[in-house]
Amino acid sequence: MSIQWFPGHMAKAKRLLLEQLRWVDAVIELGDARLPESSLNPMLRELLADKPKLLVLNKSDLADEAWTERWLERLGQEGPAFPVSATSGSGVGRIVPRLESLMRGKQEQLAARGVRARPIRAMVVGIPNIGKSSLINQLTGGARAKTGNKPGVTRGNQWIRINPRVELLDTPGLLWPKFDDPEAGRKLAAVGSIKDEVVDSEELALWLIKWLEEHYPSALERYRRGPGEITLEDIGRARGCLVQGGRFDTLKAAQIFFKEFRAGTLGKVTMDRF
Ligand SMILES: Nc1nc2c(ncn2[C@@H]2O[C@H](COP(=O)(O)OP(=O)(O)OP(=O)(O)O)[C@@H](O)[C@H]2O)c(=O)[nH]1
Ligand SMILES: [Mg+2]
Repeated sequence: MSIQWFPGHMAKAKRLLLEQLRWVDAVIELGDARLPESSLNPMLRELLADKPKLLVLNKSDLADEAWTERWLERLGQEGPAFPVSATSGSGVGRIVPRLESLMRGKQEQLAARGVRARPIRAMVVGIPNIGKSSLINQLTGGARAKTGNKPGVTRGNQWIRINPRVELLDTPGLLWPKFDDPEAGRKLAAVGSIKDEVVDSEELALWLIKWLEEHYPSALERYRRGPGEITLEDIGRARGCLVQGGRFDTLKAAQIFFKEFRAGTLGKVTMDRF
């Protein structure tokens, strides 16, 4: 299965992002702590290479802590990087101070030239459904940016003032035109950053079952109804997806399986390894 997805609104999102770039002092790039490699958009990196950047691994509450530490050690060599959870708020308090210290030199330069201080403007970027809007809401303590448990919720750019010194730009999620590594596409679909409508859910679920069997075998035990490999029928049976004739609705089973996997019900999981 190869997943290729660059619909019209992604092209538009890229255009909007480029238009906003000149108003922006810094970038807060969100990665998914479960996918610290596959969730970082190489196209974004190229577009934003000249801007000071904070790398934040979100959804750290869903990721394998030992791996998050290993990844941050590696990613932290390129610049500031730390884990957060936009929904619980854990780690989020570090963002504004880090942003301010990232910009201090530049602001001092401007002050020395007599330029009046204005708020730092930072753009929040990342792939769809990674928690950009949730993070902004956590920082403002309100629900000013629209969020939702599916990709493509934010459509336009929106500036939101965090405090008198910092303004953040919420942006639509961006995916890159082609996945060099087919596994990356599957992982992104598994965590919900690619619309379920464009993937074969049953095929993807079978792939995820195999992946979990190899890396987190105990995660699947909840579905076990007999010996051998766990099947979609087992999941259907465990979750009551019975249809007429004593058969199971395997599509429904796959959907429930993803819902549970994405909510962390199967445990904390990191899918990118090195
Ligand atoms: N468990 C967990 N869920 C999170 C976290 N951050 C965001 N979410 C959930 O992830 C989903 C997507 O969040 P959004 O904030 O809408 O994501 P987004 O990056 O703005 O998505 P787009 O606007 O579609 O690009 C929502 O269901 C959030 O509740 C987190 O740190 N942990
Ligand atoms: Mg959003």
